[in-house]
Amino acid sequence: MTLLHNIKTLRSEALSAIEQAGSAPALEQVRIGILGKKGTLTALLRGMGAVQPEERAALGAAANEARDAIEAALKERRSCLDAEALDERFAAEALDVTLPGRTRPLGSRHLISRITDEVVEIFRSIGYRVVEGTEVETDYYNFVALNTPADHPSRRMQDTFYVVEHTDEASPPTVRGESSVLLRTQTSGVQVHVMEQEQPPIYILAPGRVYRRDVADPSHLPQFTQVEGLVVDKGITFGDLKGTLDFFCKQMFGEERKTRFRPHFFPFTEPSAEVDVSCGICGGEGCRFCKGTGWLEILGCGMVDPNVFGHVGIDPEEYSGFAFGLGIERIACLKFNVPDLRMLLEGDMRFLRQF
Ligand code: 2NM
Repeated sequence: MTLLHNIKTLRSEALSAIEQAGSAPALEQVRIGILGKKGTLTALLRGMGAVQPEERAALGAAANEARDAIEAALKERRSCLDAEALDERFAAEALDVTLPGRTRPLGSRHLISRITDEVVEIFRSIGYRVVEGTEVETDYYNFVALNTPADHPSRRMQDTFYVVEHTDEASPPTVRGESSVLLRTQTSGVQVHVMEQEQPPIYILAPGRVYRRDVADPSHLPQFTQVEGLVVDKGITFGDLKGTLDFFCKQMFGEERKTRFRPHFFPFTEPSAEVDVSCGICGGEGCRFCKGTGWLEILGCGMVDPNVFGHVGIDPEEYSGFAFGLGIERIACLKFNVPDLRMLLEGDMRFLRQF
């Protein structure tokens, strides 16, 4: 009866090996070792041919029973290991939905962009359109066409960034006799281009960056943002200029604000004026913010000089117009009581987040 004994031993050893298999690949190795081509049970079943016929029935039944038991145990162990593997994956890939999320810092528009848009929107609402030009301009468009004579101080090396080298300060810089190239000191050149190409009526706004050779201090920046406006039409008067800019100031700063026009000089306008708006802190009484005057200077303006029209081919007998220019950084500081223009450019988030 050694064969029957062998079957029993094989059966119990197989079942315990199956029970101890710790992973699906290990279990597969165990299965191959028992039921594979060279497996222990396979070898044993092959040996049945040599058994005496009277013993064969009992041994066959025992062998079949052993195989069924082993197969059932394999199946049971496999599903158990699968379930364990799944549990491990669930644990490893678990997402803790109770953890606080990682917030991404949200950006926002810079004050300079916002105020520029506000100014543009106020003028768009009364029929102006926006035109843009290049920040590099020629001496002709930046100065000559704007009636700014060669000996005007703003054309000097100390005041303008010339792109080409220029050593003779007595005469305007030129390159091989051509108008020289510079960083625009105002956006007026954009308006000269439009007047050259279009006939009135012209109602335009020219926002953009301008450059001047200033050292940065609380009230000066070597680079700032300007919005200039230009109207050319039949019968335009200084009254139209005053009404338009008074409307702008009330839209920008509040209905209760007053405006005041003071005589000034610009080469490209005649007459010219500077515009003050009543102080928003003291209401015009005089305080530290307005240096006791009750007024804050916010823009320059004037009636377009006939010499400018002459350069662009518009007949000053038929048309008249006004123009104005304002600095966005100055307006932003006045609107939010910021004491130093440089704070707008320093990128200090504690400052910027307030707006
Ligand atoms: C200002 C003040 C006054 C101005 C003049 C022109 C043009 F092209 F029509 F001649 N554009 N902008 C102007 C006039 C600008 O800025 C303070």
